[in-house]
Amino acid sequence: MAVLEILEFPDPRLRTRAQPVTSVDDDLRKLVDDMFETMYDAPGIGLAATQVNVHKRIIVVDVSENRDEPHAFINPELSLSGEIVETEEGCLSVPGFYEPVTRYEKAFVRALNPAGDAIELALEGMLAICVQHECDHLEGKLFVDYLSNLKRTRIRRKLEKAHRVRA
Ligand code: GNR
Ligand code: NI
Repeated sequence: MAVLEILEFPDPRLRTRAQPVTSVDDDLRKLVDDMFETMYDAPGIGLAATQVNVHKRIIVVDVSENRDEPHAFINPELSLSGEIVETEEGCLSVPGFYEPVTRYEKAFVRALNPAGDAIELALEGMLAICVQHECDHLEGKLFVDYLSNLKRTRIRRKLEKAHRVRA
């Protein structure tokens, strides 16, 4: 297992649209394990392969208090429903910034699991929010895209400055 490096906004690689997984094999299961280790280490409640510079349609999530309810979704397809709800979102690729974002309160996900089986799951609460956030990553979309241009520009400038200091 390995903790992978997480790309940070405004890295252009975060804008890549991920490709469907064509074979659920041992290499893919190793990547899923590394994504879980990276998410738990960060720590975060979700991670998309895009964030570790792998442009395949894979997400992992665990919104449980005890960090013991892992879900991995390969080639996820979402159906959204319910009310529109506002949540303070953050992102491991936008470290230190939290802003309100509106999403659907419920989602139904169809995907493959790491065994290669087709699965379906009804999602609500933070799990529904987080899976929508992760599926956006697979489209090259970030939560800051829902904010005003002014807020997004401020966040970009602060992170660019932090990256210069670190480099
Ligand atoms: O750790 C995370 N917290 C979070 C909080 C509110 C809404 C979405 C998230 S996902 C984020 C981890 C991450 O960046 N996943 O892509
Ligand atoms: Ni994120």
